[in-house]
Amino acid sequence: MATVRLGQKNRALTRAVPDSFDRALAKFFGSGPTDIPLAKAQHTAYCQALVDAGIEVTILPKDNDHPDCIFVEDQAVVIDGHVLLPVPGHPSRVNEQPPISEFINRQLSGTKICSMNGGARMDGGDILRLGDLFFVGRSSRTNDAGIEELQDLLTHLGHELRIIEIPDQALHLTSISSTPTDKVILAPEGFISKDAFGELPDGCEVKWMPAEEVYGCNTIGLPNGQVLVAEGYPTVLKTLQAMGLDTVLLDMSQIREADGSLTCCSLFF
Ligand code: CIR
Repeated sequence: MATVRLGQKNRALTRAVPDSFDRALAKFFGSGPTDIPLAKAQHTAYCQALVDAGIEVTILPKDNDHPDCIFVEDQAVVIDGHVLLPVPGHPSRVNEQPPISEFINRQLSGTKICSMNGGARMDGGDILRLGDLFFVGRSSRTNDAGIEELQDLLTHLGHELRIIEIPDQALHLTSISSTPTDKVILAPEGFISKDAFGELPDGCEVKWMPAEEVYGCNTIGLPNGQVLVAEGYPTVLKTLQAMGLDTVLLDMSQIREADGSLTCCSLFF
């Protein structure tokens, strides 16, 4: 989700929770989901929250051979009607992509779709957009060759890209930050240095949250003034409410166990 502006969020792709979700990769926030029916119910509530906010949601069928298939954000980068299909940074996730690329091809026919080549690796979860300024995490999933391919696309579109080093204790840039509006970045103290985002455009700011609320820093701002927030992060919640946003709380406990945050579960296009 992180690659489209607020006003461009009209349609979202999601993918149903597979029966194998208890085998999803887990190393950062969680140690693996244990309650698949609960994970499915949480995912259903997530999709419903998007629908209730007026988003047209498509749910792709689950893929039991790919326990991480719900994390569609990582599989495609959609920027201003252009699409970059990355080679995901973890080998077990590479074959999740074909149904997503086929869907995007059908939906955005006529759009230029580029695929990454050679040794380039990237997870879509490493990209954050603040208005027309982009950030990419250099992480265990996104390498320099992948960043170069993203840079080429953004140069073509006339947008700036800045690189953020992702610390070893985090998976992706969006695992530890988000843009609930086109002017605000939420980020946790202690994970990213205070000058990492650089000088921001007029009227934009980083709101620093306590380190223990790192998971809560991933939110989804929506065009109707709502923002989806994970339950359990009081400073994040108060901060968003003080910004005048209408907060919608979601229980993400089982999805968090698979290191997934709110944005990871949807792809806006
Ligand atoms: C993984 O390790 O790839 C999944 N278990 C979690 C992916 C989360 N996606 C994201 O942050 N964009």
